[in-house]
Amino acid sequence: MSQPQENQLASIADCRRDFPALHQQVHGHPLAFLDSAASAQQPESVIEAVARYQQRDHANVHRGVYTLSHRATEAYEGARDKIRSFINAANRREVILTSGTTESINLVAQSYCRPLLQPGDEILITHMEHHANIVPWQLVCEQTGAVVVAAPINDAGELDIDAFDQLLSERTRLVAVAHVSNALGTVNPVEELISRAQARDIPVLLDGAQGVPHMSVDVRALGCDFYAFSAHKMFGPTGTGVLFGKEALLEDMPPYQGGGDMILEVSFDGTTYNELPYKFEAGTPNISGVIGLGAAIDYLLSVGMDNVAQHETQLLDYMMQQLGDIDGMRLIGTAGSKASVQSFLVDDIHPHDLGTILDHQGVAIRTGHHCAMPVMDYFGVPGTARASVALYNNRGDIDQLVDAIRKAQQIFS
Ligand code: 7TS
Repeated sequence: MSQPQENQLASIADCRRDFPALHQQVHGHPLAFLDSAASAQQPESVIEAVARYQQRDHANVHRGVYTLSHRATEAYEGARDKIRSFINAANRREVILTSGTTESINLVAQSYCRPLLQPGDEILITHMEHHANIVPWQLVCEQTGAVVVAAPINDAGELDIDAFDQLLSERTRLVAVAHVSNALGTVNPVEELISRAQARDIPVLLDGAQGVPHMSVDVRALGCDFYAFSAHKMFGPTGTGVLFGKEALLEDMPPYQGGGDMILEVSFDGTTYNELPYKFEAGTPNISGVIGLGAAIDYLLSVGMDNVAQHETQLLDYMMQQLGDIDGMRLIGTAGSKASVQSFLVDDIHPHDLGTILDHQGVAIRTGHHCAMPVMDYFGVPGTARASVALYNNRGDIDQLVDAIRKAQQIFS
């Protein structure tokens, strides 16, 4: 891989300063935050954008004739424009604001799939999905008599593409795949999967929760039909997210929820729904969260997604090498193409014990099944420890992790 330019490295190194939460001691040690896959820290600019809205501009959106409501609406809809441009959607009608990846996927399950599915129809997913990309399909299958089919993975945590191909059939109504696996870090060959599915006229949803924070995503170049992601994993606030959908599909889908803002006219004889994207946005939205997401996108653009990807790839390689050098280490998830995440087990130390000992040395990692129990089943483990890197991490964080693991081994030996 080519080396990044000096100035790119410098700007990435500067990033850490922008995140106030990283500058604290935990149990007397500097914080090494290695759990951004669960939720990333927020830069000052996001915190300020949310605070500014709350201090000066708070009012409901799309309703008021007064200045504050105009300001709130402008900031909120301005964020939608930033999101559109960030993922290169064709127009703002394709950008539905939701509470997060989970709601985005449930929306597609209930609004796109439920009216369409017949008994025996299939939704094709993979064995490496987060529960948010499993359970919504199981629910809609229970409602319709359709079935969820999971394409297998191999010991490196890669999708078996031939098996995936063979599972595509005339019964498949939708393919739903993680862009990047949260438990394994595998970057799926989504272009290939999309082209194979679409050759059979099967639409594809990508769960981009772990994709968007780490690499440049262009939904038009990908050609996916739906793309779901969350603000809080890309340095924005919690409770906010996005569903991108191709306009033609969204146009034909019924509303997901009923309420204010998603209608044009209501009477007891019937209701006319609002146009896209508002048809899918019932009720008062998470205004401050969306404004924060807009600021997070500004931040990511100022750093540059290619710089982010390059920095994180180098850091992940370093982490995998350093962890791999520890005796008794079992790395889980060793795919050829990976982003951000490394799962592991050390000796026979329970991951929760390891996580607790690491916390006492200032190192924050996630432990458990990572809401991906089928992945844990595949590897025959109840859970793992998982470290994940983001743009603000550096080699010092990894060294602190490795030292803390060695200390845990001493405690348990
Ligand atoms: N899909 C993937 C691939 C995820 O990693 C997550 C959250 C979700 C969906 C759900 O996102 P939400 O924002 O709607 O909750 N993943 C994790 C994780 O790995 N640890 O905590 C949450």
